[in-house]
Order: sequence, then structure tokens, then C-alpha cells
Amino acid sequence: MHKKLKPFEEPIFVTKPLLPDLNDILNKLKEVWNAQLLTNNGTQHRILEEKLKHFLGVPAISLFNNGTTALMVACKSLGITGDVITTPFTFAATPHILTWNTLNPVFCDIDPLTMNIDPNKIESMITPQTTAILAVHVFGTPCDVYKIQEIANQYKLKIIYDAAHAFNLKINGENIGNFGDITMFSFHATKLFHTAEGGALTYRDKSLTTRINLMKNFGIKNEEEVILPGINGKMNEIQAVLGLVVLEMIEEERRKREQIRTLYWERLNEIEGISLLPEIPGVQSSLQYFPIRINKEIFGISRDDLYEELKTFNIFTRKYFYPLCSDFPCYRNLPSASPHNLPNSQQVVNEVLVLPFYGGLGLEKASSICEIIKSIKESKF
Ligand code: T4K
Repeated sequence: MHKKLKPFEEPIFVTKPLLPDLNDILNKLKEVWNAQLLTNNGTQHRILEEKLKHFLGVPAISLFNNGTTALMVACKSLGITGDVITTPFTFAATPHILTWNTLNPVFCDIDPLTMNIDPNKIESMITPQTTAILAVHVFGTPCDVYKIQEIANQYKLKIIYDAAHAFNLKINGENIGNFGDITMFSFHATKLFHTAEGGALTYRDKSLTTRINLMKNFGIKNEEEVILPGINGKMNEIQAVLGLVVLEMIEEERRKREQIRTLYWERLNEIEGISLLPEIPGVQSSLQYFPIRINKEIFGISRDDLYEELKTFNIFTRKYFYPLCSDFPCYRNLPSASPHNLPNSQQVVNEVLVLPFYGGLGLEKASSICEIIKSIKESKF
């Protein structure tokens, strides 16, 4: 039986967008209204681009209307063809952008601890058709960027990092946007830093700027020249205003999330059958998600049952990233999608549960969530 724990009165979701004071937004929006320029590289866009370049510590950046379009343009701008090695344990956008670029996703298994693509398995997936690796820093844990770079150098492959979860992530003081050929960030409302919808590409090779910016603007060079088949990937001024105000709130939000993370760690680490993401020395976390893993035999119930029980307490966790992308109908017939090729992914995808994690949750509610999880486990023995 559960102890006398009551459900939350209001539903608790996995995240809540960081919302600034509406007046702060309105003040900035006045500038946009006065300028009467709503999109197409306006003033707010240019200011945000400069600020983010500095904040993310990268030599070059290009803003987008969302992370998915940004990833599509990343592939196109590098001229990637044929097969691209990627992970099945990610959001649908990752493999889908390959398909939209008429590229073939080749699924490589993940490391069972970090849940990122396993660099030790990449080489065996490389064929003469392979031209790139599309790796994801899942839940903000960095991939083994050094090993992946070595492989890419050896086989002359391009590397694109999907850093949708990795805003502000650093490895030994180095910003995550400085690895590989291009890195994509998502600024979706569910992300710590957001512009409602939005994203960016960062890259060290500044010569890519012209091509990337042409590609996100229909390939238009000037009024009389359209020099390549581009798309519309532009961030608008209203998104940029939101981003400028949210950026001012990041430090405070990180402080709050840091406290919740510490509380979760202390309270959940002691529960048998629950494991937490490993702390990697030298890594500054992006504080984006708080995933836990459930070992059914030790915890007493499965991840799926815990997910359902938490719902009865008005707690809506998420089973990211279930189902595996390799199990989607559009990919499951690919040879690399075979479960035999992906044993770690198949196991992890049934164990991970992402807990509510955002500054506004507060320590009291986070503490109650831990109590509830503990009581659910105790009720099973
Ligand atoms: N690569 C990776 C690895 C990604 O994770 C993503 C996106 C991308 C690429 C693509 O980037 P974008 O093109 O999206 O920039 C959400 C997000 O929509 C998606 O951006 C994100 N990853 C993914 C992991 O999470 P859902 O289907 O979980 O969204 P939804 O609407 O269920 O939201 C989750 C919870 O957040 C809700 O239960 C309530 C809360 N919420 C959500 C929104 C949108 C709010 O409180 N307010 C809101 O406005 O995909």
C-alpha cells in the first residue's frame, strides 16, 4: 500500500517553458513594431545571433526557425551523400532529416551507460557509401567527440552533432558547439534556452556561413540572383525578441535546476533498481533533462508500470525515446534496424523515464516526486 501520499492537484509535466515577464517582452516588441520589419535578418535577429555566438563560445553561428530545418540545412551545406551513420535512440527529427535529404540512415548501437552512439561500433558500420556521422548528445551527455573525430579523420567522414539537448554543455571548458563540422541546437519551447520554436547551427569553418545563410533563405543572393535550391529556415523577429529576453534568465534558471538535480541525485540514487546518468569528469551539464533508468527485477515494477502509476499522482513523465527510431515503420526494414544490431538500444529504450525537470518545479515538488517514486517501489514488496 502507498503511504498517505496524495496526487498533485495540478498536473506536473516533464517540463514547462521558461516564460519571461510579459512586460519585458512587450517593451522589446515595441522596437520591432517601430522598425516594421518582422523577419528576414532584422535587428533583433542580428543582436541575438551575436549574443549567442558569444554565449556559446563559437566562431560562427546561424539562427533558424527550428532545429529540424537547421539539421536539414547542415547536411545539405556539407554536401553529404549516400549513407549516414546515426543513433536509433533519439527524437524522430534526427533520422527524418536524413530521409528528407534523400540520405540513408544507418543505425549504430549505443553505449549502454551514456546512451550515445557507441564509437567502438561505428567503424564496423562504415562502407564505401558512408559519408558522414550524425551523432546526438542525448539528454545533454556529450558523445565521445575525440574518438568520433579520429574515426572521421581516418575514413574522411563529415560529422554533424545534434546538440538539441546540449545548450551550454562544455567538455573541459570547451563549448560543445566547437566539435565536428557542424552542431545543431534546438530552441524549442521545451528547451532551457528557447525562442518558442527555433534553432541554430554552429561551426568552426567560417567559410560555411555564406552557403548556410543562402540555404536558409531560398538560395537568394540578391533581387536578381537565386544561386541554389534553398529552403525557408529563417528565424523571425518575434522569436528573436523572446530569445533575447529568455537569455537574460538562463543563469537563474540554471541555478534552480542545479538544486533540483542535486536533490534528485541524493534522493533517487539510494533507491535500489534506479540508476542515474553517470557524472562525467570535466563536463558542465546542459541541465536539460533528468532521465532515470529502471531495472525491473530490482525495482519491482517495469518502467512502463512506474510511468502509469506516476500518472495516478498527476505526474506526467516521458518515455523518451520510445519507440526507437529504428522501429518506426519507415525504418524497421533497414538492415541496420535489426534488433540484433542494436542490443543496447533495445534494452535502454525500455528502461528510461524522464522526470519533470524545470526551475519552476521547485524543491518541494521535486522532493514529493521522489517520495512518491519511493512509495510506489515499497508498495510492491
Ligand atoms: N533532435 C533531437 C535529439 C531532439 O530532441 C529534437 C527535439 C530535435 C532534434 C528537433 O528540434 P526542433 O525542430 O523541435 O527544434 C518535444 C519537442 O517538441 C521537441 O523539440 C524535442 N526535441 C522533444 C524531445 O520534445 P514532445 O513531443 O515531447 O513535445 P510535447 O508537446 O509533448 O511537450 C512535452 C511537455 O512539455 C508537455 O507534456 C508539456 C510541456 N510543454 C510543451 C510545450 C510545447 C509546455 O508546458 N509548454 C509548451 O509550449 O517533443
